[in-house]
Amino acid sequence: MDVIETKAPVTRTDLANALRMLAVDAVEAANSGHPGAPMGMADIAEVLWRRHFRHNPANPAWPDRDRFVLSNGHGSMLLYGLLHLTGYDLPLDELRNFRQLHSRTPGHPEYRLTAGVETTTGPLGQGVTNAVGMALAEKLLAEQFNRPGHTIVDHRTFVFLGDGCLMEGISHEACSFAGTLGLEKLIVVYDDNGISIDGHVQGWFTDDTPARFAAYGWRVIRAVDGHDTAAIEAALAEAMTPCGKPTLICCRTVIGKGAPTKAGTHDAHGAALGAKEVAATREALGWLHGPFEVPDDIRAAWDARDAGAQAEREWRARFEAYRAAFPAEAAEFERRVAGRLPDDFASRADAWIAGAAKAEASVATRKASQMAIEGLAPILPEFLGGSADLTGSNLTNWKACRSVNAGAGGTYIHYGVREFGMVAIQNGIALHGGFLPFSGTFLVFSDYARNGLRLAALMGLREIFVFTHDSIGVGEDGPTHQPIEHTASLRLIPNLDVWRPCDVLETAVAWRFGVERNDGPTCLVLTRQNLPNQPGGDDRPALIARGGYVLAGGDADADVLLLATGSEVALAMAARDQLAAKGVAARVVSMPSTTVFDRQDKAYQAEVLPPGVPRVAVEAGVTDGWWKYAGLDGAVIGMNRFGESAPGGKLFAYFGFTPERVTEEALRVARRK
Ligand SMILES: Cc1ncc(C[n+]2csc(CCOP(=O)(O)OP(=O)(O)O)c2C)c(N)n1
Ligand SMILES: [Mg+2]
Repeated sequence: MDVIETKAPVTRTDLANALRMLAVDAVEAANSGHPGAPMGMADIAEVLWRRHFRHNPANPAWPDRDRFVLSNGHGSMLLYGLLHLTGYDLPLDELRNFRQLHSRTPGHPEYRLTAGVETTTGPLGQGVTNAVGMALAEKLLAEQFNRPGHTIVDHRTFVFLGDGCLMEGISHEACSFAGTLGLEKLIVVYDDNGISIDGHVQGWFTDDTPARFAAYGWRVIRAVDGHDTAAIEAALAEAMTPCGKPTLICCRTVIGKGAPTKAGTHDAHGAALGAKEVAATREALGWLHGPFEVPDDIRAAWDARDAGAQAEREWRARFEAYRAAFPAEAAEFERRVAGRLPDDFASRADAWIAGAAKAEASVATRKASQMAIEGLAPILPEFLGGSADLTGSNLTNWKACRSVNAGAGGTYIHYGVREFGMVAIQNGIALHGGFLPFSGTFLVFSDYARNGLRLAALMGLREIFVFTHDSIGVGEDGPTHQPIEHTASLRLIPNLDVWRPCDVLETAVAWRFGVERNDGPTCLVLTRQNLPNQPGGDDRPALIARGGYVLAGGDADADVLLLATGSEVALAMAARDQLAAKGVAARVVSMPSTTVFDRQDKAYQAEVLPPGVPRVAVEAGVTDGWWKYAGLDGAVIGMNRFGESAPGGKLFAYFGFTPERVTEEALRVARRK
C-alpha cells in the first residue's frame, strides 16, 4: 500500500508560535533578555504584520511605508523575529547572536543598526511619543505634497506598548496631544497583561485606561482577546477605518503565553526561561522543532517580500504619475525625504550670514535666533518649528509660519506645556523624514526633556533645540527659572552639539551649523537679555564655525587668555581693555561651542589656546567643565550654587560676573598682582 504523506496546513497559531520560540531561543542563548512580551504579543503581531502592515522588507527606506514602533522596546526579540521572518536583512545568525557585541540584535532596538527598526526604544514612553511625531509628520507631509487625484503620502503608524509606557508621564503628554490633533492614522495596541517587573500591576497601576484615552479624544476598542486572531483582526479593521481620531486597541494578553509555569507571571518578563521551562514550552505549544528552527512552510507564510515589492511598485507608479503632473513638487518631495538641503543652500546661506555680520542693533541672542529663523525659513521649506507654550519668549516663530493646530498647511507646532513630549515628538518627526524640526523652551526645563535629547543624540538625528533664558540673566523669575548646571550638563551628552553664542553673527553661524549638521542634534543656548555685537573681519563666520576662536588680541603674544561664552564674552572684552590699561596683553577667546571646538585638530586648538599662557574662563554657570581649558593653575569664574530673584543686571554684579572680577583673576593668574 502506498504511504501518502499528509501534512497539516500551517495555522496562524503556528505562525505566532514561530515568533514566540525565536524569542524564547534567542533569550535562552543570550541567557538574558525579555521573552514575556514577545510571547504575549505574538498573536497580535501575526495579524498586524501579515494582514495589515504595508511595508517592503527589501526597502526599509520606502517613504510611504507604514511605520511600526515597538514602544515596549524590551520586547525587542518580537521585532527581530518579525523582521527576520518577513524578509528584512536580518539573518538567523543575527538572532542567534542576540545581545552580543556588534550584533544587529542589541538588547533594545536601535535605529540605524538594524534595517526596519524605525526608532530606538527601551526608555518606556518615548516610543509611542516618537510615533505621535511620525503620525504628525505624515499628516503634514500629506498636506504639503498630495494633490487632488494624486495621493503620494498615505501611511499609518502602528505602535505596540505595555503597562510601562502607559504609566510613564510622557504618554500623557503625547497621547493627549495626538487626540487634540486628531491623528487618525495612529493606531496603538496596548499589551494589557496586568504585569510589570515588580509583579501584578494592581498595586501601582489601576487607571481606567480606556476611559483615559476616550477622554483624550481617542477611539478606544476595549477588551479585545489578544490571543483570538479573529477578534484582533476585527479590532484592527475597525481601527483602520478613518474617524478623525487616533485609535487605542486594548488587548488582554498573557505575558509569556505558552510557558507552562511562568506564563502570566513577572518571572516571564525579563529573564531566560531556563532549559526545563523551554522544553516544557515546546511541548505545550506543540512546537517540536529545534532551537532557531523554522519549518519552510511557516517561513513561506511569513515571507512578505513579494507582497512588499508589489506594494512599493504600485506606489512608485503613482509617484511617477505625480511626477508627470507636478515635476517640481516630485523633485522637491524626493529632496525632502532624502534629507538633502536645497542645492543653492550654501550660497544663499552665505549671503544671509554676510547680512548678519553687518547687524548693528544690540539684541538678545534669542532675538538673533529669530532673525536667523526668519532668514533661513524662505530657503528651507522643510522647517517645522514649535515651542512648549513659550513662543513669545523663545522667539521660535517667524512671520510666514502658520500653526499646525489651526488647520491644514501648518509649519509651526504649539506643543502646549509638554517639554519631554515635545522633544520626543520632534524626534519622531525627524525619524519620519521630510522635515527639519526645531522647538523651544526655557533652558532650565531642558531637564524635563533630557532623555529625549539623549535619544536624539544616540540616534544621530538632525534637529535643533532652542533653549532660551540661559542664566541668572533671567532675573526676577528667580532660582527656579535660572539655569546653573544645564549648559554644562548638556555638553556631557555625547554627539549633542551645544552652542552658546555671544551675538547676532555667532547665533546665525550656530543656526547654520545645526542645519548643515546631518549626524546629530544641536542645542542653542540663548539669552533673554540684550548683548552687544562683537567685532571681526570677513573670516569671522568661518572662525565661529570652529566652535572657539580668537576674538581679540590674536596679533600679539598674550600675557593671559580670557575664555568666555555667550553673555560673558562682552565681560571678557571689557576686562581686556582694563588689562591693557595696566600693561597686560589679554587675548579673548570666544567659545560658542566647546563640543565643536573639541573636534578641531590639535594644531588649531593650540593656535587658539597657546600652551603655557595663563587662562581665565568665565561662564555664568557651574565651573566644572571649564577647568579642562583653564588648567588647574588657571581660574574659572562661574557659580556653583543656585541663583536669586532680582533684576538680571544686579545678579551679574552680585555673583561676580563683572569686568573688574575678570581683570582681577587675570592679574592673579598672570602673577601681576
Ligand atoms: C523609563 C524606563 N523606566 C524603567 C525601565 C525598566 N523597565 C523595563 S520593562 C519595565 C516594566 C514594563 O512593564 P510592561 O510595559 O507592562 O512590560 P511587560 O512586563 O508587560 O512586558 C521596566 C520598569 C525602562 N525600560 N524605561
Ligand atoms: Mg505589562
